[in-house]
Amino acid sequence: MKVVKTVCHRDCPDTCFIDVTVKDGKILSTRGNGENPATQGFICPRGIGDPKRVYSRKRILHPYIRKSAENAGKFSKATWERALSLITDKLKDTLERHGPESVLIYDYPGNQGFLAWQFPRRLWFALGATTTDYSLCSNSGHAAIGLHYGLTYGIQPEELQEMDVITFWGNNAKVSSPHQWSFASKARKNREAIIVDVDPRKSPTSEAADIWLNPRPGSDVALAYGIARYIILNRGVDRKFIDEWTDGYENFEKEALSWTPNRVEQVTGLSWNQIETAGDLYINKRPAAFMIGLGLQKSCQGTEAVRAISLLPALLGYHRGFHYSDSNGRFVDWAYLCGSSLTQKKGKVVNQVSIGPRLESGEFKFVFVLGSNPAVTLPDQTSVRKGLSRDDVFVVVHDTHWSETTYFADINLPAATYYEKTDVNFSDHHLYSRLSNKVIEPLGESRHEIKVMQEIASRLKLSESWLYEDPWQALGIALKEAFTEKSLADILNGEVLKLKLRPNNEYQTQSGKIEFSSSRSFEIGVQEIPVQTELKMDGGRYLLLNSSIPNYTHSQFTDVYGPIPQIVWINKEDAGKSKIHDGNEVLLYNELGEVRVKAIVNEKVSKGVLWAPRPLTGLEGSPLNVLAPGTPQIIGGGPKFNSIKVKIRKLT
Ligand SMILES: Nc1nc2c(c(=O)[nH]1)N[C@H]1C(S)=C(S)[C@@H](COP(=O)(O)OP(=O)(O)OC[C@H]3O[C@@H](n4cnc5c(=O)[nH]c(N)nc54)[C@H](O)[C@@H]3O)O[C@H]1N2
Ligand SMILES: Nc1nc2c(c(=O)[nH]1)N[C@H]1C(S)=C(S)[C@@H](COP(=O)(O)OP(=O)(O)OC[C@H]3O[C@@H](n4cnc5c(=O)[nH]c(N)nc54)[C@H](O)[C@@H]3O)O[C@H]1N2
Ligand code: SF4
Ligand SMILES: [Mo]
Repeated sequence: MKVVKTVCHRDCPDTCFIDVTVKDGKILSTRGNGENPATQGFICPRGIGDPKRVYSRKRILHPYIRKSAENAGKFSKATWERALSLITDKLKDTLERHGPESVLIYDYPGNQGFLAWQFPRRLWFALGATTTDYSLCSNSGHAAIGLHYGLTYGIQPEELQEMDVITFWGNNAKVSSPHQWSFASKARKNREAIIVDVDPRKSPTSEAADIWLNPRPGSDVALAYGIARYIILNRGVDRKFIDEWTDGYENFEKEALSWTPNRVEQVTGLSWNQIETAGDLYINKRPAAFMIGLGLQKSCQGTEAVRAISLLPALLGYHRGFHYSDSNGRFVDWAYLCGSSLTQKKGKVVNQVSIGPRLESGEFKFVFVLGSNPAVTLPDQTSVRKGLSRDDVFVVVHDTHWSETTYFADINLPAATYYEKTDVNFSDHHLYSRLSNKVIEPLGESRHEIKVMQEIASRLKLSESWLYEDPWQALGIALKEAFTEKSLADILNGEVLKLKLRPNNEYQTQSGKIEFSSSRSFEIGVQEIPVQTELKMDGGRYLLLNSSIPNYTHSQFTDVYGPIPQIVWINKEDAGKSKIHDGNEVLLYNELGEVRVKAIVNEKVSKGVLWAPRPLTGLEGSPLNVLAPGTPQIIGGGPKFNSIKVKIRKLT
């Protein structure tokens, strides 16, 4: 029996250090490792359940080729030789007949490893293929904070222990980042910090917070301005900080003062008393942290909300007194690692969120999917699935497991899981990194992503030497500046290194200051200061919120924990009106599609609001995302998953 040190590669801000117990080449169990001060030696149900996922019957263990054009989802086992030769023939033919733009690499962070995810992208950059802008998750929030701060890095997890007020805003951290939550609850225990949660539904984080503010969905700008008004009128503003570190404050102050108590109450549905309570906390209890959710920004008003909230700490005199995601405050040469800076070819970049109609129109003739399950997780599923089903689109999926997307493939390639390959990955939040060691040999015929991409490159007779560079050498170059001291060589020796982060009082804006009025806003056609847009609901429609739950990473872990609960929360009064009882089957529908789920009647959502776990597949087999429009946001091109408008009808 031995214990192997690895690091969780799931798409999760926590990036836990994990110790894996192995016997006779088989994983027995996993447990948290305390060498990482930020992840504190505990892991979540996904970290615990991962060995079951490694050995699950859903693993793809061999290459599979679709039996015939008519037979979607029916595959025959094939050799790697046959699969790769078909792929390269098809790729060559597509490049010749339709050009590199018709080749799409659709990759996403199913595995966050530098080597499993980024290095293999070199093949597609060498071909000049089309890539996506990765806008499905956090881009819009990055762009929103970027308007006022430059880059978006902020508070470090350990700093939460020294905070007196911690506000989770549209951020269900107790579920989505359990280690972040754990620091907040330590601050409450050790220094009586107050935890505030702002969420229109009563989430697990709201349940555990000291103060829960439940504004109407999408009314967060009004709430932030209301709080700002209270702080301004009650001498809470740090004038010295404003003068020294910020620019364009007057516009923001004028707008905040226009948010009278009456106006704030009308838009948010909260009482002014609640705003006074929050305002008093921020004025009197210091320091404060604003933890801005990625979930918050995924709506019609999301980016404006993120902008407004990010400016509250500046009002109070804190440098970057928020946390959103630190990924862009690091020193990693991504362009070198993924090869985009190594080629003259400038492939097309398309918006990920609105890719459905492009797929449907046949714009791409060859689609290579890596580390993602777009046939569930993208909005506008009807277009996405129609696109993937086209006879003239050749789809290759390289994944560890059978998924909704593998169903649409012409060829499925088996990938080794992160337990079966050595890699390095960085957290989006904490600063600690160590080597993620290979724990077991790849199961079946599963292969590393780099091996597959280099094999395709050599079969295509591509001559760029950087395609065949030793990946560890490339990683060493990409991470040359990444650590406070030492280098990748020390990581390879088993050390835990700390990442370098930009100074928290450095602002990458035109003025070099925090810009309350953004000097870049006109470039993208938005106002200089955050704007509360009108909340429009058509008669009879509900707003369907949806967010993550503990046992699943997006569509993953259904093989371990069963289907994502096929449920929707509905307010008691709304349910009464439609005679819906707890446990009734209901149909959620709009002009894009319909999904069947069971109703849970409660008072955790307000009237007019529904909530469902994401990204569930309904009782009749339709993904929730058939209901989600694929129109991107103006700022950052992100999705609007929390602005889904639906009707609901009782079925049984
Ligand atoms: N268990 C688990 N953890 C995960 C993931 C996972 O799949 N499973 N995925 C990871 C990833 S990729 C991401 S992006 C993060 C996301 O993690 P979070 O940022 O926490 O986002 P969500 O899980 O969507 O939860 C956001 C909360 O915002 C609320 N909300 C919705 N609309 C509004 C609004 O208009 N205003 C306000 N104030 N609140 C609103 C929702 O009710 C919900 O409770 O989680 C990461 N962690
Ligand atoms: N309704 C709704 N939909 C959403 C959201 C929402 O809030 N609401 N949020 C969006 C967000 S924030 C995100 S980040 C996206 C996530 O969207 P996706 O990235 O599509 O998420 P997953 O379902 O986790 O798919 C990851 C895939 O990678 C595979 N994988 C895991 N490890 C490896 C590996 O080592 N190698 C290879 N080759 N493959 C591997 C897994 O088996 C899985 O099929 O979903 C988005 N979709
Ligand atoms: S999914 Fe997140 S919290 Fe869970 S073990 Fe992995 S990194 Fe840790
Ligand atoms: Mo995400």
